[in-house]
Amino acid sequence: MPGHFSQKKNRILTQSSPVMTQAAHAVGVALGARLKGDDIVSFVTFGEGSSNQGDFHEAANFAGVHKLPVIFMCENNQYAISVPTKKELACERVSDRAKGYGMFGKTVDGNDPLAVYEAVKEASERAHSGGGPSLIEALCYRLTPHSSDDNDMDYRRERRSRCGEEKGRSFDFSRLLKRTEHFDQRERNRNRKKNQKDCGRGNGLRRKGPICRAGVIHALCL
Ligand SMILES: Cc1ncc(C[n+]2csc(CCOP(=O)(O)OP(=O)(O)O)c2C)c(N)n1
Ligand SMILES: [Mg+2]
Repeated sequence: MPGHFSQKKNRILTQSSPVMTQAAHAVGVALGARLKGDDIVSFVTFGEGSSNQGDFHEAANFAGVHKLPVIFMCENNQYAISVPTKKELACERVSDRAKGYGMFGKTVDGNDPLAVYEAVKEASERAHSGGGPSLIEALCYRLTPHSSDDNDMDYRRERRSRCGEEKGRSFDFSRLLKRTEHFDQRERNRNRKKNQKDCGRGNGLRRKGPICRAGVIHALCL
């Protein structure tokens, strides 16, 4: 699948279709690095629904027992397809589970890139200095249906108003960026045009047949 890429140069392992198998891979990478004496931190992401799979708990327990340098990063968008978090979790937060595996756990605002950056940086420093794994939960809200096959109006009527709120908050972040020397309006316009062009090209390819349907998915994922 086009979304399942890997890249040796930057040590990116492919994801897989069965959710959460990546946790055991990430823990294995961290263990292998420790045995070889490599000072790395292994970073793995997943959704809150996926965190209910046995794979998560086995991987988190092993990483906690052996104090391995792993960052478990959960994007909690409050839905696993049609299932809301209150039917997924018996605890309030995914990060509450960290304590049971002897690791540090924290929930941050997933719409705040600086809060996410800070939490990941701290977790990375902790892992590099021998403090073991961390579980970070980035709380957000799924803005779209789960997939093109999913009609989420069947199970959540409040999406439109919630999306308005969420988009308002990301707009605040662009205002914050504008106050820093890192924001370049011309570069932003260039990127926006390029993204629109890529999506248009993907849509054009999609109309040509089944292979090209992958093209549009790829363009949207970038
Ligand atoms: C082992 C396994 N079971 C079921 C599925 C079908 N499935 C695909 S995505 C998904 C929901 C995952 O929810 P979450 O982890 O919250 O991720 P999100 O889609 O919200 O990003 C399910 C059940 C799967 N891919 N793998
Ligand atoms: Mg989810």
